[in-house]
Amino acid sequence: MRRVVCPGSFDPITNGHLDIIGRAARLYDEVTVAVLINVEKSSLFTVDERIEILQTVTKDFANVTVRKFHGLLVDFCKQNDIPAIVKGIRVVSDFDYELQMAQLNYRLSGVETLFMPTNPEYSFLSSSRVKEIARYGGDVSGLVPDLVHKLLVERLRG
Ligand code: COD
Repeated sequence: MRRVVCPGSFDPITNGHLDIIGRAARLYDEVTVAVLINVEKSSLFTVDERIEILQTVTKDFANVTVRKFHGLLVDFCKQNDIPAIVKGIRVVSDFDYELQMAQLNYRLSGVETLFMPTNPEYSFLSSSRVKEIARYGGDVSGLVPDLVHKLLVERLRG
């Protein structure tokens, strides 16, 4: 059984995240989407809301499950017998950052990291940019799943 984790904050999930999750689901038997519980960072959606959204938008992928975790990602991987992490790379600066993290994670635990180039259609996309655009009334349809679009409009424009 080939298992992999797609970790992140997903506050909220964008079509860039979803593209990486879908591509991982075609390559692996089991994909766990792991949502970081980060008490130090304020978020727009609670962890449980993000999990519900992720479950809804990945429901067509039979081999994708959604979980939350806190602490080190490699500990979550070890506890759940997951040997590899998939990360999407948008730009060179992502690679600089992710390379160090991948090497540290390997050094800590032997868990491997696989980099997947972003779909060019989504290479400029991040959760924070999406929130900023939505907050000022910009149109984020096509950048996020329809459910997220609806929730962003409700939450940010009252
Ligand atoms: N296209 C493709 N991929 C994308 C896109 C896009 N448009 N946007 C984001 N991604 C990918 C990236 O691979 C990113 O890593 C992942 O999706 C998640 O993105 P975010 O923004 O939701 O999540 P982050 O960057 O806040 O999440 C970081 C982690 C939670 C993965 C990380 O902080 C972590 O592992 N934390 C746990 C503590 C730990 O183990 N630290 C490491 C010590 S070495």
